[in-house]
Amino acid sequence: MAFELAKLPYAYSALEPHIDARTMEIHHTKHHQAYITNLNNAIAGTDAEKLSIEEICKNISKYPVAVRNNGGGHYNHSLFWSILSGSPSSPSEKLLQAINTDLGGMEKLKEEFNKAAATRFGSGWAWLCVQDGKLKICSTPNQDNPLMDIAECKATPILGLDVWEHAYYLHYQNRRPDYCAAFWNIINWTEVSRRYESAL
Ligand code: MN3
Repeated sequence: MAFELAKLPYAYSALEPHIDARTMEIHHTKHHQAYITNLNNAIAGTDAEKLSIEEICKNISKYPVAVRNNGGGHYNHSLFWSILSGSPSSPSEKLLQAINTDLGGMEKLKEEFNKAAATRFGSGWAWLCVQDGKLKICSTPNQDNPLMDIAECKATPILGLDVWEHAYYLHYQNRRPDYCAAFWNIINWTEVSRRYESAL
């Protein structure tokens, strides 16, 4: 079974003004689609065709670099679309408690996360993850992610922010920090809370 591009659960314009419709449409139909096409080509005729994208990521050191780049790209963007929403939501009680206990509160989470996003040199991702039952913030280069066995911060990601220029350049140009700040207005906390429960 080849991997396929899933439809977004909201309109391309749903995240405006924080992420514009044109950026969302290009990001989803061109960038994410390209990762999927290239991943399918890279695993064609191999046993990886029978695996989930999570299983591939967890054993990424066994695969060629094309699988790492495009498999990571597919996993990361699938997670990213799922944790965005144009409708307001709040973290579950349990997640909020963990944010307070493990990270020192919501303001501290935003500060540390935005710092990880802003200081990731070049292209990559910032993450909120669960590691040994605790919340942790980290970042990865390119299309790597914390699920990968080669990751510096091995963990289960529950929230991720794409800081490749293609994710924000049309609207924000070089202002990555403004894009990172706007991100907090469009988080689907219901989905992040669900991922937190499932990671524990
Ligand atoms: Mn992207």
